[in-house]
Amino acid sequence: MADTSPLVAVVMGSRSDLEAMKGCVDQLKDLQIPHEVKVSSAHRTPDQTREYAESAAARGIEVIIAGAGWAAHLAGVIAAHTTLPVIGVPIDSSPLKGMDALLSTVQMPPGIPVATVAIGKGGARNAAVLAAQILSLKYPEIALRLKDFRENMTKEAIRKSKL
Ligand code: RP5
Repeated sequence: MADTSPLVAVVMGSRSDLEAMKGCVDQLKDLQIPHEVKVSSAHRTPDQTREYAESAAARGIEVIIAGAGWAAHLAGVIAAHTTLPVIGVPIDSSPLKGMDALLSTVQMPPGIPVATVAIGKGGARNAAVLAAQILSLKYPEIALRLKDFRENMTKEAIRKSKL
């Protein structure tokens, strides 16, 4: 993984999703995963979203993370236009607090899966970790960083458990 071309694409339906998705981007940075970030909407800019999904693999992207709120069809639409693994983050931006986004992201009909994480900021961070785990099958240096990440998490939990 000598060059730094993006391996992960982080897409969100609106700029307003950035607050929730920031943890995803930060986690990718912490794990030193080359990534790109894009705002693209499945319903406001459908042609752009389709073109982005269709061209992702040829541009070297290996995993796509898609965060969206409300009816949240973004991850499913992207998954329909690529065979890359797509991780969906349901964003809690609606009056239903992300339950709508959760169901519309996770309940993809058979044949076009979206690997769906938890609603909101926690899910956004986990999407980055899951993307790293997928990439670690191919990139041993990412596997090592994930091992360190887990060890540090354990050490931190033990440190914080001492009252
Ligand atoms: C969804 O609608 C977006 O993913 C966002 O969560 C929500 C609201 O978008 P804005 O009206 O704030 O642009 O498409």
